[in-house]
Amino acid sequence: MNTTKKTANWRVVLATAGLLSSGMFAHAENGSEGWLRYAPLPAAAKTQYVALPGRVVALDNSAMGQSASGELKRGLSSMLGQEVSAETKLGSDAFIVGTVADLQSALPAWHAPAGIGDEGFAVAQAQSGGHSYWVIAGKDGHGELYGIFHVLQSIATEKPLVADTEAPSAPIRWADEWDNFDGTIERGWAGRSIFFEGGHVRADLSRVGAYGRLLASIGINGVAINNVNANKMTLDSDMLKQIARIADAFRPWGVHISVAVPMASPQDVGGLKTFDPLDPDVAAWWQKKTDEIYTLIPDFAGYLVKADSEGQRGPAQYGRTPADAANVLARPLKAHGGVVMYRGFVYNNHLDWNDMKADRARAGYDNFRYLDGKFEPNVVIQIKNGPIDFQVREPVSPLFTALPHTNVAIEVQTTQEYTGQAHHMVFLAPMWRTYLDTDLRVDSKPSALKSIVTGKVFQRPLSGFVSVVNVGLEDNWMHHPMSMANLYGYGRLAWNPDLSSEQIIDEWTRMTWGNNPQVVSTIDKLNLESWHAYEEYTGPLGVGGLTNITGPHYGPGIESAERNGWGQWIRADHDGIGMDRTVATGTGFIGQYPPELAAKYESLKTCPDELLLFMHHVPYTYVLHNGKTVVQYTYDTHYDGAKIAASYPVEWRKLKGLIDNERYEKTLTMLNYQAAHADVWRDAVDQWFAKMSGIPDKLGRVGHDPDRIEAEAMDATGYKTTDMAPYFENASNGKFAACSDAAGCSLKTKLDKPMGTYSIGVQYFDTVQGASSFDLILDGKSIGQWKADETWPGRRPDADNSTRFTVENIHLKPGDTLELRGKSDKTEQAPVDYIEITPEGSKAQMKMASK
Ligand code: GCW
Repeated sequence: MNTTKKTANWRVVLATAGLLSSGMFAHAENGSEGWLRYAPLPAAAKTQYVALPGRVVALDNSAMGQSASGELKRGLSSMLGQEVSAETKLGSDAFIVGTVADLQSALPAWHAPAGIGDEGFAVAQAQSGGHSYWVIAGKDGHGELYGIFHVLQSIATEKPLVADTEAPSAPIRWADEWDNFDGTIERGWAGRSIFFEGGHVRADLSRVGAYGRLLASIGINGVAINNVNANKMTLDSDMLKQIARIADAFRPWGVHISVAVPMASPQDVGGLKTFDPLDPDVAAWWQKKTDEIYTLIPDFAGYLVKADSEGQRGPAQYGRTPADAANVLARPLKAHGGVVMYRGFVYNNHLDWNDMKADRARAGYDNFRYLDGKFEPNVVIQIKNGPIDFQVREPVSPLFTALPHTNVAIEVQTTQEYTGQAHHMVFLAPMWRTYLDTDLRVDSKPSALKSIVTGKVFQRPLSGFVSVVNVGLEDNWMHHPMSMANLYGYGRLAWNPDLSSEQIIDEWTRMTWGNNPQVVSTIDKLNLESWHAYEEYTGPLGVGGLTNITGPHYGPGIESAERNGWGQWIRADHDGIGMDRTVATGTGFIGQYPPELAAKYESLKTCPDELLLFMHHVPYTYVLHNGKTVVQYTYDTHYDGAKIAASYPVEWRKLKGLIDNERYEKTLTMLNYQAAHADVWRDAVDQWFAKMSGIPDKLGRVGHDPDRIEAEAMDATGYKTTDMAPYFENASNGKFAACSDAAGCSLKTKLDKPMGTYSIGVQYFDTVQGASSFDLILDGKSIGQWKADETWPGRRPDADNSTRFTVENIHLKPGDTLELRGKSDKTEQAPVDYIEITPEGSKAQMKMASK
């Protein structure tokens, strides 16, 4: 008998077994090094590096130069298992780290390749005076760092070290953190802020330095350290002095800080009567404040602004424009080299649902297009990838095409707000790739989004990439061990938006989990299919994420999108579904795209299936390009996606012993939950479609689960049946059983399964609090015991904390008695939804689905 869900009482046994089978892992790994583990290479892999020098000569004494040479030494000695000495002079074989200028004076025999781009590097071999050198020359300190990390990445991934010259695709490559001064993080899932606690900057900023190192290794050069829903007193002088310590911690890694500022600061902090951006006193206040910041933080990157949106005050209060607001901040920054990142995320969240022409997707373009060319040269409009809000599938925001005389940057979201919140493995690089590769056909010419945000299409000097990251104090930064692949992927795409998702995940997996071929192929594959699978078991055809919009944006909350001012409407009724955004009959949103793309989206003949319901309202019986009706496709994809998720723990268990036990167990727990939660999603969405459309699933699956025994249908002692509304979303059949008897409760049933081998899954609720315990008993004998001791989201049982314990290879015969005993803990009442008994053979289908 194997279990797929490990729990507290099993862990002791498993941990011991893990130690025995994985003697190669010298120490437990908690993920804190991210992909910079520098794991010792096996002897065979080391042979290709025997000729590498064992000395590092640092020519640059600057903070960045010192970080670069120190990190190179650390990585080489750890991976190659040999002492590496640090030197300041040439004279025997060595790696030489410095700026191009340093190199050219120390090693005149070496000639830098022509035209190394800003922040770029050259890695090359050079001979001089009978010695062999590996030169790592940065255009500047940033380039030195990026060069040494490039070398270390080659070795960590067991690739040959070869000469290379690279530079980042664009100057802006930032991470935004939505950290609050009280230590919480908006839409962060990995614990408390690394910057703030209790209204102050943390005393211990060691994690900030460690984060800077990770960011430098993927080429990120800026961090906005606080929530865009910014604290009123952000620019208070005392706070700024504290914030300067964060800048100090990042500085050795070439990471410059920015702060998100409330536009009302002149009033709230400065005590002025107004914050009207055209008022001379207001302009003078910003000038003074900006100068004050630069005395504290000489390399300050600039301001980030969210205004006139979701309750943030802004220039609209005075009838002024975003350009007026951005420019009053930009002018004083200019002399210091700072920038204003002004968010294009400006919309009205009190839209009228009854107005069929109202459309949140229009807002970015409508609010900014008329301002093109009116911004100071150091203003950048930061535009979310899609016109709504980081949904699992959106078209590219048309605003990117409308600002040819303005700097723009793309904003993506590494923190998985609408894509599983670091509880589901969802590798986002393939999603970002689809955005970056979308050809927007500006002036009917090739204009892929990646060429717009790297400044090429409109010849803009400032441009680039921003991602909301939201790391936290938890050891592994982003909670799910796999979520770090998204941070890595974001940085790599910002560096080079032409990199393939396959290359990115392969680099990340090798550095994070090791080069074992089975480990690499499994983790690469699971990640590469995960976005598609998530889309399949959540929101299909561009309808939207279908998450709970008015709640945590996480589990299913299908109708939460409708009948409110937030404008994430799906416009569903009994006949059809989807937002009509056509020019002909809808909101006209499609007309915001350049003509070729607008024509493609406007016509049902050419609109791609995956964006159909974003662009059009159609009947459930509408036939897609793939030949299926909307409703049948929805049913099918939800079964397919959930099957892929079900394969994750199966595939993962094959890696036992090939990776360290600590991360193995943590990941397995999360993948088990994801598999169970994918079924919850599937059932919620499919049953809602069935109810709404009245059209049954051709394959008879939806609403019919012959393998399932509902808790409420079992003989209960102590357990009480409780209703959960709506019936299709939170619990199977809208009911679950909860135990309020302190002595414990029981659910019993007589089975009538044909003789055979089965897997038995218990779908139960494991809320954030308490650790209820369970015992699954077959004919009087315990076949599985576990505790609901995880902290899945939510305080009360609902879809978000519905998870599963499975025992496999159980032999059953007709007449067996199955009993589940539950014991509550604190306010968690050992809640149970159903038990599902499936013949072992049906696993084969599961594996096929994941191919
Ligand atoms: O999606 C919404 C988020 C808010 C966020 C906002 C934004 C920081 O739910 O939490 O606020 O986007 O991007 O400003």
